[in-house]
Amino acid sequence: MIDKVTIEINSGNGGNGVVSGRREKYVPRGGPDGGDGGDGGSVYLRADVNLNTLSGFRYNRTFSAGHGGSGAGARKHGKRGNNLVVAVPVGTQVWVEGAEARLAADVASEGQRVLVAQGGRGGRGNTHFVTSRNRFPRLAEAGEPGESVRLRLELKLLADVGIVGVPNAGKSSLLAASTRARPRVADYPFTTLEPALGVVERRRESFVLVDIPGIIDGAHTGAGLGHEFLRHVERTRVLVHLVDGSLDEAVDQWRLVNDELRLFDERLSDKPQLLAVNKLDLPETRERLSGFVQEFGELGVEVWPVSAATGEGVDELMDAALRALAEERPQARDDDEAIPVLRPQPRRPVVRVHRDGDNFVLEAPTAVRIAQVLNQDDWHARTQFYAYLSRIGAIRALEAAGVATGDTVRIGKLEWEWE
Ligand SMILES: Nc1nc2c(ncn2[C@@H]2O[C@H](COP(=O)(O)OP(=O)(O)OP(=O)(O)O)[C@@H](O)[C@H]2O)c(=O)[nH]1
Ligand SMILES: [Mg+2]
Repeated sequence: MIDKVTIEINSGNGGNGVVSGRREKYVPRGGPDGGDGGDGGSVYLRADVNLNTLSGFRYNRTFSAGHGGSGAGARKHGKRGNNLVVAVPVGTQVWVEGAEARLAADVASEGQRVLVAQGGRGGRGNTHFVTSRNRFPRLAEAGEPGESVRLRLELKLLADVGIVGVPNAGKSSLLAASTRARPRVADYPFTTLEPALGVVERRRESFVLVDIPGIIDGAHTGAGLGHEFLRHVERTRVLVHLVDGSLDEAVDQWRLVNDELRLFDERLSDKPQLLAVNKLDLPETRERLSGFVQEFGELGVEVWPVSAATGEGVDELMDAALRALAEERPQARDDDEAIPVLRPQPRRPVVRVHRDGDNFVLEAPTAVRIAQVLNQDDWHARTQFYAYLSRIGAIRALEAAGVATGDTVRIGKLEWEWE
């Protein structure tokens, strides 16, 4: 049962802007015409009711959106990278991995989308660098790199309906009777140690049913793996509480299980619950049935008699579960509701200089991107880049940091000797 998985998300790089155009004056259509790079694709997570587990992530754990295309001459813009939408089960919690792992989003309702990695913006072409003094810029900008994020997905909601009850009540048998699942069934307690899932199909509707291991006295304190089992109960919306109708203790057992649920977490008692009296095929159960109906009736609890062995009453019970679920299921979100963003990235233009040994490193996002596609063999381009650095205050910042002739200055991958 996979209910936790770590995946890697990469948004697309922005495409590069280009330097292009005709430099001659008085030429028709002359002037710079380098197009912009396309934006990189973004990655979203989207809640999908058709998924019930995270097992789809077992082998496929890296998800990358498309890169933006480069710009071209004649002001042609690069194409946008394709966005990627990764479907996750409803109820998935999204954690950002890293030093301070934190809950980033709760994809809790059908159709809800979360932006988990924003695509890099496309770089600007040389048309954007025209100034009154520079009619033909040799500068363009590389695309912004995409983001890489490691996310831990945790499935909070395991299934729509959970079957609870003491060991041996017939929970696994009920799952087998109502779905195509084939869990182990045996005449001893604790046959089931891991929840088993099945899909109940009723006409055109369906829901996921989970068989939860038996709950015993003291489970809320951890007895018999109680904590683990009760946590599974938390992850369902509606409960079918199954009792063994062939036993005199059925009502006491019902009370015991409810007490354990409440003691573990008050909210478990608030979940809608259907009481099913099982093993109706046995004469002992038939004899006791009217007594149960009366006793539970006095407590205001309706009884659903079933036989997991013969299937009697199972359809009626599942229809009732479907109705309870319909009242419980959260509504799908409005489409135009704002899409939550996982990690808003600050994009302030900052110019900073730090030392790396004898080198001076200039940090200025745009300058780094221009440097990345700068044609260093072109003297004009280098002069223009220097003018640009001067305009954004980078030269001043370098001098303030103490740069002197002969020192090496690094801007992204570009290195040059200070003169
Ligand atoms: N006669 C009869 N026997 C049943 C019925 N449902 C289950 N049983 C029997 O009851 C025993 C326990 O059934 P399981 O389905 O394994 O019960 P469980 O609640 O999943 O038990 P644990 O997983 O151990 O908690 C088995 O021997 C089943 O054959 C029923 O409707 N009628
Ligand atoms: Mg079982």
